[in-house]
Amino acid sequence: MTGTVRGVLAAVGVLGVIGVIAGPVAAAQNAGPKQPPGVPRGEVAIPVAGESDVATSNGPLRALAPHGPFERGRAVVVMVSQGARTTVRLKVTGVGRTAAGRTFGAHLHTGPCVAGDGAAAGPHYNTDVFNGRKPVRVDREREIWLDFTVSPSGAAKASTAVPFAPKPGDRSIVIHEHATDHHGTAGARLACLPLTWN
Ligand SMILES: [Cu+2]
Repeated sequence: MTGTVRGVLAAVGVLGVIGVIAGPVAAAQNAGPKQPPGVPRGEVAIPVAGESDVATSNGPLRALAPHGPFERGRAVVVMVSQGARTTVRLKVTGVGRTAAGRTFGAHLHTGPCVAGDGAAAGPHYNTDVFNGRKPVRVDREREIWLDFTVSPSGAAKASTAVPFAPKPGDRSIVIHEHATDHHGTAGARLACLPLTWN
């Protein structure tokens, strides 16, 4: 097994993607007593979950601003798309103590994560923009927002579920200095984690 594959499996294990994939199966089994056509009485049909696309990244955060609380931070992100529904989970560790109790904005951005170059990450990934829908609306249904609050031990988690599957690319999760407001803005770009899939 290559190092890359092992890293991906470790990240998946940490964030419980199996649970995400298994969720719809369990829900379907509990949907009610009606027997599906073609299944003999007394036997249980177990629907197989549809194909999933998984993108994951696990590693040190790259600094976009000097001397921030994320200088020694690490993050894991797992994104699972099934059809038009996508679940994203983010876990951040190693955040500096000065940040305990603070909430930071975090989003999927369209561009790559380049240390020292916050502009390289480009704008937020917005499904209206990618699909040419106008007017473009900015909210947590059309973008992937992963704001998190840092615990006293310097860790944080966030998750979101959106009704679209982001298109592949060399993208990034960007962490900002403030919580995201209703315009989708969250202040300066402090750190990022690359997230690439195809
Ligand atoms: Cu952002």
